Amino acid sequence: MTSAEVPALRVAMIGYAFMGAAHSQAWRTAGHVVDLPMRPEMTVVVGRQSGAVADAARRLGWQESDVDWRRVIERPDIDLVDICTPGDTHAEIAIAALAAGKHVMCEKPLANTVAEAQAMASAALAAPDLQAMVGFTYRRTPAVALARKMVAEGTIGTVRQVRAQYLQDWLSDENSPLTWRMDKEKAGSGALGDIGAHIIDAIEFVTGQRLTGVSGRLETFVKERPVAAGSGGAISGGVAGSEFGPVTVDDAAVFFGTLESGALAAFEASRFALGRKNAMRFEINGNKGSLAFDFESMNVLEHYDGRVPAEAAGFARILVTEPTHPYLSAWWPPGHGLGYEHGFTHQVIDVVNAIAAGGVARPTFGDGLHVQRALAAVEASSAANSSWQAIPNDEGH
Ligand code: SOE
Repeated sequence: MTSAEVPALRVAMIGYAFMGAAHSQAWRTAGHVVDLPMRPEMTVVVGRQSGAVADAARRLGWQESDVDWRRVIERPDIDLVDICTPGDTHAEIAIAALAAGKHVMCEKPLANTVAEAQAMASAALAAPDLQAMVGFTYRRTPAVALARKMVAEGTIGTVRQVRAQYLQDWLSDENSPLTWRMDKEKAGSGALGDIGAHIIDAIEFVTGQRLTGVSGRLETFVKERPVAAGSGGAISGGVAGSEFGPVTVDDAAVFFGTLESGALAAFEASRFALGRKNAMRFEINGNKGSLAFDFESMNVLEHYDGRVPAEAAGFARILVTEPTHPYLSAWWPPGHGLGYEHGFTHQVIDVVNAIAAGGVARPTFGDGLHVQRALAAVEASSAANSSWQAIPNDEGH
């Protein structure tokens, strides 16, 4: 196929802050990294303020901007809607986009409530020819994808125990401003849904097993914060003003659960782990070995082979940069590592390939619904003195 014959995939992106910038980078570059079966066209970016969204369009590489997502999803020249807004708008936009016949990519967590996630997953099931994918991009870090492959191939044997942490510290300063991420109405939950959702998905992805129940505890260390007076950094997104407002979400979440096989899983998500910037980590212990990953060293996967005699045994550091490693054949020579943004590029590559081939791009809205159920179960457990909460598994998702 000559490049002129490759069909276009015309994209509308809703929202343009941190995630919008990461997604834009991926839409701009994916087709230059691999030969895609469709050519992404960055047709329009949508935001609420016309001046700001027009600036974002110029900066991020979108052909046009608009302030009305409803008008945009009805446009016949849009094939895919990429949702990068806070969680309170995911359900409405995604359901309307699927009804309008568009493929959907939606940032995580899928929604703010189980009811919204259920409605989204049902809308996706009702549109089997459309992709409805949720953005758990850490799955697409080569070392994480390699861990899944090694578990599936039996390299570490039967999984007995897993532990996962997602540690950040951007809220440990109690004067750090109150933004939408600390507002339950907008964000659904705090560290739990924002970063705890990532480790739930990562563990379910790597082990190939879903969580079946949990017990947990949430804590809000700083109950009031100065209201943001202006825009600022990428995550904290604001400059502190003089007025104070309540924090209505958790600052940290600690929970444990069981996987389908009965394996034990322990989780911790915190925005107060001083010194840890983006430590998305896990360790998996099987009866033949262990695997360990830390996103702060994202090009490395550690493997302990329990069959090696004790005097020579130890964790081996696999530098996941070989062309034979997941996603790596298109990138740099061995040892020339990848970064945070590449997970988003891989996400675009996977969704475009799935659209062209008529396959299913995972994680689906059904997978996202399951994570949502796990988040709700942790919240319910915390509210009931950490009592055990079973997590239903939705058939067909
Ligand atoms: C903020 O905690 C955040 O931007 C999350 O929202 C992202 O999902 C994570 O990848 C990085 O941290």
